[in-house]
Amino acid sequence: TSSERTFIMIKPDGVTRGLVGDIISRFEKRGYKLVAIKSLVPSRQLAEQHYADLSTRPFFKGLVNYITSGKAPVVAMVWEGKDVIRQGRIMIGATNPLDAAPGTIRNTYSISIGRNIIHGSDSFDTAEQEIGLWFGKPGELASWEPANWNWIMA
Ligand code: YYY
Ligand code: MG
Repeated sequence: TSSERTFIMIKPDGVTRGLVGDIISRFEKRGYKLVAIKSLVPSRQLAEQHYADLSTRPFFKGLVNYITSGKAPVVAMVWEGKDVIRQGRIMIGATNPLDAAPGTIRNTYSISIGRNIIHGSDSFDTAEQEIGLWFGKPGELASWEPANWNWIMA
């Protein structure tokens, strides 16, 4: 667990509800580094690919409809740092906000599994896959070193 990268996406409910700043702030203040960010309404194809593993589940169509509705965009990001894949999931909280630990993003802001604010990669392999899917063009990821990086990473 040296430096690694994860894909984090604020879903349209999180954007509509004005939670973008708080969510970014949580990752920044923890000591993680933002290496990519964009706001977009995902195409159906992109959303279906992103959630391909869930394509046989009864909630799949509703999930894709919600992500792609265009009522609000998503904010897609890549964050880098020590253990960020696992720590990101911990900061986000359980899939069902009613099971999420106090202080987590989902616990703080949501009560419905179908409107749980945010996505985070769940493993090294899915992180690689999702980063490639959402930020696949050359130059979309910034390689940079914050001035305080060595203080954070020691
Ligand atoms: O990774 P995570 O987002 O925590 O959960 P997944 O099992 O990957 O499901 C993706 C997404 O699907 C979840 O965030 C909400 C939605 N969903 C749902 O609406 N109903 C379920 N019973 C399970 C998942
Ligand atoms: Mg998942």
